[in-house]
Amino acid sequence: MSIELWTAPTPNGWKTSIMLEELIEQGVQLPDIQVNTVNLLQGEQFSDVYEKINPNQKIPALKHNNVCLMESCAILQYLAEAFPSSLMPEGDDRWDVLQWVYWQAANLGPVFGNKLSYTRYLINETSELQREHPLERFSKEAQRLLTVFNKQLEGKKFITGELFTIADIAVFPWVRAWKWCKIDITYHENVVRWFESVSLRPGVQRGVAYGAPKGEEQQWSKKTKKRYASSGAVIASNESTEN
Ligand SMILES: N[C@@H](CCC(=O)N[C@@H](CS)C(=O)NCC(=O)O)C(=O)O
Repeated sequence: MSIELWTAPTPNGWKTSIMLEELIEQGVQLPDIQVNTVNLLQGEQFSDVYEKINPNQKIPALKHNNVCLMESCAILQYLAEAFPSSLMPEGDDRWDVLQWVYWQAANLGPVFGNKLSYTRYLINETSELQREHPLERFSKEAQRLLTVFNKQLEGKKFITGELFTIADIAVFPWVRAWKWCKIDITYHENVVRWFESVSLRPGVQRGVAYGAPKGEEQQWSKKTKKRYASSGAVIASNESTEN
């Protein structure tokens, strides 16, 4: 049965598209993939039809056989187990990978996301004074997480060692947004080295191209960034929520 993916061009969405493209790179025979782009600005995530697919009303979501899933990291784990490859090792190494996937879901993703909201999106809704505390809190915590991540990468090619796994896929799209979030990664040498090598992977490059405007697959234009900032403001302030 085909795989159906609901996504949008955002870090959580790109985790799943990178995963599909990396499985293809690994030579895994995937069924047909149907990609549905959810227009977050128009509030399609809040429709009754989509709520049945993802009760949390966010992207991404995935259907395959009898499984319907929300949460990008659950989707990574599902795909890794449904289509075995080196992206998810077996035995005890599996736990090393999973703890970093959970670390991303519970720490890096939410902290980078919150920093982004107060840096780019919630500008008109909040005063500088109101933003001061969350900006300080999320900047500091982002730097602490990058220090943890930098230590983990010491002497390793990828997060858990020599193999590129779903842990790298989970973390990459948020680190990729470092300039957009205004979170400086450049003090963290291992993070920069890891980021540069992951960016060059063909599967990753195709994965982050999902939903990107033509010709802007690897680098968005100023115009797209501006459009994205105003869409982000609407979504972050929940203006598109009806009640
Ligand atoms: N923890 C969730 C987060 C999903 C999430 O926040 N998705 C964002 C896009 S990156 C979204 O759909 N936002 C729309 C909204 O908040 O209305 C996951 O990893 O899947």
